[in-house]
This record gives sequence, structure tokens and C-alpha cells, in this order.
Amino acid sequence: MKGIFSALLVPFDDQGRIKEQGLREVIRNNIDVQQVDGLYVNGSSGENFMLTTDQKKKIFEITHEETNGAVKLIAQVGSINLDEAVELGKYATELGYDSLSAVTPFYYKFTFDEIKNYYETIIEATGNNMIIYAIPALTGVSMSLEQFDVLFQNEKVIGVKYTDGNFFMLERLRKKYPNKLIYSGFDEMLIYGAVSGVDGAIGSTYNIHGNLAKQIFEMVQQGEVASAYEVQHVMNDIIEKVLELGLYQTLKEILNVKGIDAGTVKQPMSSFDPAKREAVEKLVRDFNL
Ligand code: NAY
Repeated sequence: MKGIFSALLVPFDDQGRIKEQGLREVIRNNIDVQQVDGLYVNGSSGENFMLTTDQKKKIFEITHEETNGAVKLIAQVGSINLDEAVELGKYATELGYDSLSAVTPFYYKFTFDEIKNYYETIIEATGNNMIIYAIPALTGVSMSLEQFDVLFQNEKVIGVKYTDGNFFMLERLRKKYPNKLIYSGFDEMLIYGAVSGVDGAIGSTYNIHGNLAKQIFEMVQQGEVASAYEVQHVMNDIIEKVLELGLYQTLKEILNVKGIDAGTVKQPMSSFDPAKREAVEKLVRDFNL
């Protein structure tokens, strides 16, 4: 379960339907070209929170079939509809996903006891392992070290996907929990996570440059931090441009330029602006993506 995981992008057509063949192409690119160690399925980058339960199941199913055991699979099943989270958790577990993950419940100001109960309910119903998905910038849920402590007491909670820039907290978690899996969540900060001793990283941009992420991660593990920093500079030049042009739309358009059918994003996100196509083509050329 260690290493670089792509937060899998999902191609949609302009009616919001999943492009199955395109999804298979995105998966193959991740495995065969980027050579990532695993896929994080139905996360933010998969536009999960805009999908129906059936669409989420379909994505779990296609991904499981296409990967056919080649890489590790984490199923993000979190939902503020706990019944849906349980249903998806059972579904992914039956398919054989290596672990579940669930975003902290959001929108309503849930108490910590409610958050704890949410995780315990999914774990109990599925019997599968759980990786907490902490992303305070999007959920507004910022857990304290003491609260992580409580969740980590459950041995089925095997780790956390830590999408935050609080490296003091990350260091504290690492020291206290050498045996829990910690995944770094912001691609532009990968090197800092790697230096902090994370077990891996999960990110959207690894769909287009997972190979660079692997280099950074491996260099840091071999003590070659200065070289890793050079690669992070390159990765961040790409990420900076992607963020400027629009995150998911641009990641998909980069794949489209390369001949991988990544489709478009799901409404209410607005589709890629064709006026930006030239800038994307230049990005692909300049960085040999
Ligand atoms: C997810 O579930 O897809 C993720 O959270 C992956 C982490 C990404 N966060 C979001 C909100 O997309 O890869 C990051 C992020 O896109 C990247 O660092 C660019 O900011």
C-alpha cells in the first residue's frame, strides 16, 4: 500500500455520462506510462461528489476489472449520506478493493463523536480497512491530533490521506504512529511530505506526471533531497500552469492532447475553454508530458 497513487480522473461526455473506454485509457496510462503504484478511486479528482450511486459503483467496477490486480486500489466511499457510504463500502469490498477511504463528513458541522460513529459504522458494516480522508480546505473539518489519536485506536483505521499543509501536525502523526499509513495529498508539496516520512502520496496530477512523483519520492528515500527538489521544481512549473488554466479540465485536456480520451468534466463544473487549447499543447510539448 506504499508509493504513488493517482487520484483517478474520470472521463465524462457532455451529458455527464461516464466514458467507459476513456476511463480504461486513463487507467492504462496510469499503469503503463506513469507506472504508479496504485489508484485512489472516486476521490475529489474523480468528481465523486457530483455522481449518482450507480455511477460510483460503475467506476469501482470498471477500474477493478481494468487493473486486474496490477496496482493497489483504494475506494473512496465517503458521503454525508451514511447509508450510501455503507452501500459503496460493501460494494468495493466485495469487488476486492485493498482498502476503503472516506472523506470526513462535511457541510453540516458534525461533532467529533458523529465523525467517529460515521467511520465505525462503515468499518463495522464492511469489515474492510479504512483510510481517513482529511482535506480541511474543502470540507472545513480540521481534526486535532487528539482526535486522530481517538480514530487511530481502531486497528481497522490503517491510515490517513493527509491533504493539508500543516507539516507540524504531519510530523507529530508520523512520530506517534510509525505503523499507520500516511499519504501526502498536495502534489505541489510532495517533497515536504516525503521528507516527513510519509508512506506514499495520492494526487490528481499524477495522472499526467506520476513518473516525476515517483522520482521525487524515491530520491528522498535515498537521501538525494537536492535532486528531488529539482524534480519538484519541474513538477510545480507544470502544476502552477494547470491550476492557472483550471485544475481538472486542464488535466483532462492534457490527456486528450496526448490521444487519451479523458472526456470533459461534470456539470456544474464548466467544460474546458477551447481558447486555452494552444496553451495546453505548449505545456505538453515543453514538459514532454
Ligand atoms: C482526491 O481525492 O482526488 C484528492 O484529494 C487528491 C488530492 C488533490 N486534491 C484535490 C482537491 O484535487 O492532488 C491534489 C490537488 O489536485 C493537487 O495537489 C493540485 O492542487
